[in-house]
Amino acid sequence: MIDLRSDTFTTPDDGMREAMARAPVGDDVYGEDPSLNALQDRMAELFGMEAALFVPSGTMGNQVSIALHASTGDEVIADADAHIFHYENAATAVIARSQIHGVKSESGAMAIDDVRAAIRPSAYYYPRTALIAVENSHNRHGGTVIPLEHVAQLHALAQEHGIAMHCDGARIWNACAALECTPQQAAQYFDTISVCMSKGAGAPVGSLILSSRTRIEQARRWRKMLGGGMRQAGILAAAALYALDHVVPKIPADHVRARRFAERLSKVEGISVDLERVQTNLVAFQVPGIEDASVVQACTARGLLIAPIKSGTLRCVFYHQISDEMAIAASDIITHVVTERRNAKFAT
Ligand code: TLP
Repeated sequence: MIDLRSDTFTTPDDGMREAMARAPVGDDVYGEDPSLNALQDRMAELFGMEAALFVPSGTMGNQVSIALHASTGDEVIADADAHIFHYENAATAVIARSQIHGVKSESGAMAIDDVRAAIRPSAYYYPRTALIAVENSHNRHGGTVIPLEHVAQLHALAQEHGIAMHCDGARIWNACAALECTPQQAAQYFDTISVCMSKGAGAPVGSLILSSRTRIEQARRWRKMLGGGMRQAGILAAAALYALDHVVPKIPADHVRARRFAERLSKVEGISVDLERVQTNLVAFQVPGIEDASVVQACTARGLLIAPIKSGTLRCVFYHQISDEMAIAASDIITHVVTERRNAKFAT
């Protein structure tokens, strides 16, 4: 099977498993796991932040970060297609007890004027705008990257109004590769950033929240409250440390593969791919007039797993365990399936 449903399907290779098996460990709830402490220190340094906290998932990373900035009756401005809005079970309403104010955008970079208009004036009946959240790269927009100059402008606006900035950096590694910037540059305008090690970076579990020392101390309390305090989590940290050295450097190659795959699909009649949006490891495409589910099913029968990212849009995701050959085989399968369906349609 070729699995392009998500880069969450990466699996630990032999080197990563060996690093996990050999990891020195302690009890991280006591702050005594040397491998986890090493990961947190290294990530804080990489991102130019004072401190880091390991959490079990990207969702917890985002939601704990949001809760550091927003509380009862507050509002969080985010792109209308943000992961925090669509795929995190309305956690912002439950944990930070705040609502998300969605701002529509073309590619995940909310227009500055739209964000300005979304910031609430101060009045007793308005929610308080506590946070602007940015997703980089942007999942539902097809892996698009938000340019740093744009983030700088959002930051200037946020500063003007005393609003904090959070980055959902589930795929910040991909954004850095595409923008040719360092993690520190990508993080520079944010008060908090949540970074996943379990997507293209290839570790089995875990995300990190990066921020100031004070906020990370508060985040540790939230993590414990939510049941995310883990014990010998150094086994997971070892995988993440290995990922930083051995998998993250391969991410640019995933982007090349995604691009070639998208170019092949774009030449097929009946498939629509916006090549301008293919900026990282995600390829979103449409098959107008054909049911997504029937394409997914027929691909599965031929050994290819793909999935819709929203109604009418299918998504293929590239990661280090998808080779050039697998990418070509995948585009051949999709081409065959779509062509077959189109021919059957026109024959009736
Ligand atoms: N995204 C998953 C699904 O939930 C859609 C995927 O397969 O892409 N932020 C962003 C931008 C994400 O894409 C994801 C996962 C998360 C946060 C949440 O991470 P986890 O799954 O670790 O909670």
